[in-house]
Amino acid sequence: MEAVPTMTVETKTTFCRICEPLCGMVATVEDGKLLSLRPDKENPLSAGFACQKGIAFADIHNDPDRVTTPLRRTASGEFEPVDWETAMADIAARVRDIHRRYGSGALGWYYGNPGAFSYSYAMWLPMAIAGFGAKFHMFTAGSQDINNRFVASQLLYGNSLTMPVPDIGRTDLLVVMGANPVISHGSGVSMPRMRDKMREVVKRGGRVLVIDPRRTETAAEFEWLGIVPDGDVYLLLSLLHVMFTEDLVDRKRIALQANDVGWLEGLVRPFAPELTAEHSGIEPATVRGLARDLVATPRAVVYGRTGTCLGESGTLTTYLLDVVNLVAGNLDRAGGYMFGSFGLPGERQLMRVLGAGLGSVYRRRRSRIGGFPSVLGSEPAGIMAKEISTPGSGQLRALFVGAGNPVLSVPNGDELEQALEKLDLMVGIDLYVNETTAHCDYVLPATTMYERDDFMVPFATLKPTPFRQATEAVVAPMGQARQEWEIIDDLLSRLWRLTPLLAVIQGARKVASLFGSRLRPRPLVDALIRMSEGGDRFGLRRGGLTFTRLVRDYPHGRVLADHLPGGVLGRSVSTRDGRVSLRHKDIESELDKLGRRRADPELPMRLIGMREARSENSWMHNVPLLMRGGRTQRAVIHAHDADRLGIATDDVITVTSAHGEIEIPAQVSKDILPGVIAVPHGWGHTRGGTWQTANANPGVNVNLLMSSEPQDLEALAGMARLNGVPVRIGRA
Ligand SMILES: Nc1nc2c(c(=O)[nH]1)N[C@H]1C(S)=C(S)[C@@H](COP(=O)(O)OP(=O)(O)OC[C@H]3O[C@@H](n4cnc5c(=O)[nH]c(N)nc54)[C@H](O)[C@@H]3O)O[C@H]1N2
Ligand SMILES: Nc1nc2c(c(=O)[nH]1)N[C@H]1C(S)=C(S)[C@@H](COP(=O)(O)OP(=O)(O)OC[C@H]3O[C@@H](n4cnc5c(=O)[nH]c(N)nc54)[C@H](O)[C@@H]3O)O[C@H]1N2
Ligand code: SF4
Ligand SMILES: [Mo]
Repeated sequence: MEAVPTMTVETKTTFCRICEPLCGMVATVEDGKLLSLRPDKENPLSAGFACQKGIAFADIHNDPDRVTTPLRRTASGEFEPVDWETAMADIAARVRDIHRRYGSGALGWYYGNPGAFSYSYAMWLPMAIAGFGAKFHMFTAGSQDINNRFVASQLLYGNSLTMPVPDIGRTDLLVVMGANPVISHGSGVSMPRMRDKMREVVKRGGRVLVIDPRRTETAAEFEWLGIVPDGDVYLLLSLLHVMFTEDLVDRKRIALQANDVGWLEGLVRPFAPELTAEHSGIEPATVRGLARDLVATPRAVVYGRTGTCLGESGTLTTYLLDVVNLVAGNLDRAGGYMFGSFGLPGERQLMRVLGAGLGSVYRRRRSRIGGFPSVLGSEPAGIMAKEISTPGSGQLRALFVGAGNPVLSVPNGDELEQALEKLDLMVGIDLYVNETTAHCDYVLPATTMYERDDFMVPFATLKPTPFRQATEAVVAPMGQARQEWEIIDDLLSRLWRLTPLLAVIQGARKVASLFGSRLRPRPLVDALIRMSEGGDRFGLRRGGLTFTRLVRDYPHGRVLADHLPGGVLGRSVSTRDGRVSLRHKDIESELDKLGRRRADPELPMRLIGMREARSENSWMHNVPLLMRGGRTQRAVIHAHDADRLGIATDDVITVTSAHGEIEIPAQVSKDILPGVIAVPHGWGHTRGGTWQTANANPGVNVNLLMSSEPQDLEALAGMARLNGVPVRIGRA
């Protein structure tokens, strides 16, 4: 008799790691292949929700354009497959040579956004950076995203990693400033079903007010207050002005929570809403009403994200946003702005040490180009091109790009592309050959999130409902794909003679192998789970969590508490006296700059960004399911501007800034302020990427309009200015 081939179909419970809510997913696996993904109904937080991108990820996983073997660029510019040994041996030899000749300042790494969603990559990369030496250049997507949030936290709370979250589940007044959670699903806060949570605020009699230059998908569902791009800083200053001058503040409570309130009061005195209205476009009466509501509503919170981070004075804006919550009496309170934690023994002391360390790195370490402070050890990606092209000690000659596409995501992609060609060595680790990795000598195949185990370390403290979930890999790596940490590990073990620290790491590796084990990130994250809230404390707490137990006993995740505790400020912040530190010279100097802002009459309009439901930055345009319906990138402009210039929907317009020009079809709308134009980023797939569907509908790179000049990056965090950019438009 002939054997009948049997198919094994299994379902595996896991979670999505494309964006911050980390929705529960169920993977259907047939014969070891990821067949499909569906939302996990039993996940206690996402409860059967997943967005289109999350479900379509199976198509990325199985994409025929995916890179599944190491690729080497040939003299003709084409890529040819090579085996791992050939690739790694050559890469290591070239890194060794560059390090020997020029030192650690010739090496660099760009850590892209999906990297934040892999604990093992996030834990192993710092080892490489420290191992190569102090001058190693690290760049991240953070300088186009959130680094000023870290700096504001360093100033206010003495620790870059102390990030308050809005307690949306219990608030009665939620002010959303420069975020569009109906599309983005929330950022800086990890909360599935954010749209439903906002609807619930209204259902229980509360309000959700969206402050945004565009009447976004979120604004359309709730209340919209239009604001002039980059006007937030003025609105926030005026809110504080009103709270103080109308004597709405509970000074006793604030004095318990913060230092130098008198200094703050003096600082905001000149910013009466009547004087700032021209900059924010918001009526003084509206500002006064909002200030009163924020104070009078016992459970109220202001929440902001990229719309408040990517402007001209993002650190100041982010700082002020937190201060408005503090002064209104909404910090560290149910329904307000709250602090999460791991619940580790000695966490406060640990965070203090960490905060002091990060603070000193921030103050002492400066980038070679532009002299920017170091945010969590990184330099602004906006200066990456100049770090490559500017000669001298510390000139970047070898660059790794792991999980990023900076040619499309940082300012002035053209300049970066030209610079990348000058590198002695460039190595990409990605799922695709994208517009950036197209310039690499080698592109190494990464595993997708479903081919690796995970526990989300950075997002664990950003959950208003404390929650733990871990997953094993759902399927084995496709082809020859490897995890980032394994690639880093391989590289370091080949280069252990380069520095004393690499030799120490090699020693640890040897010791581990004597015990038949391997130096790897999993035991570290397991220890974190075991020592933190709900953990088994290595046997001290019976039935407590471990990584394995979390996967086995709580595959859908485990809720640790319904809400975050309030009244924890003293142990959440890392300042010496446990209070918020308000007074900083850097804040004064940023405030002084406001008076020097100048409008250019030649560039009367303001450009802002716009995220789309079926895109994730630059990397989901190769999925036919997400591109269906003839989807194209369009620039949204107001009907008044369109009429004035004789532009109709689908007409191609030119958008010109001080730094570049693009052409793009227009979408005429009334859901945006006149004088504002919104353009989605992450498009412009014309440059050598091998994602065929994406290239067939390329769009344009909006970041060609953005400046990478050091004087145009924000001073305190080195962040790119991607919102509120002065432009003019016309018919093409
Ligand atoms: N579908 C989808 N989801 C995503 C992503 C994606 O690309 N697509 N990207 C993920 C990533 S990496 C991130 S960081 C998060 C970001 O998450 P969000 O910050 O929530 O996302 P955005 O849609 O960029 O929202 C920013 C809002 O700020 C507004 N804005 C622009 N300039 C100003 C201004 O000067 N003042 C004010 N008040 N508002 C302004 C914009 O109109 C926009 O509505 O989203 C994540 N989720
Ligand atoms: N104008 C403008 N520009 C912006 C923004 C904006 O709002 N406006 N937003 C900024 C923001 S918030 C962000 S976060 C950045 C994003 O900037 P980047 O991180 O530079 O770019 P992404 O487009 O997210 O590209 C991610 C790459 O990682 C790959 N990838 C996906 N999963 C994995 C994985 O598991 N492992 C590996 N190794 N690779 C993987 C994808 O294939 C893709 O090539 O863009 C920024 N740029
Ligand atoms: S919202 Fe984000 S985490 Fe949830 S399914 Fe969509 S992409 Fe995944
Ligand atoms: Mo981001």
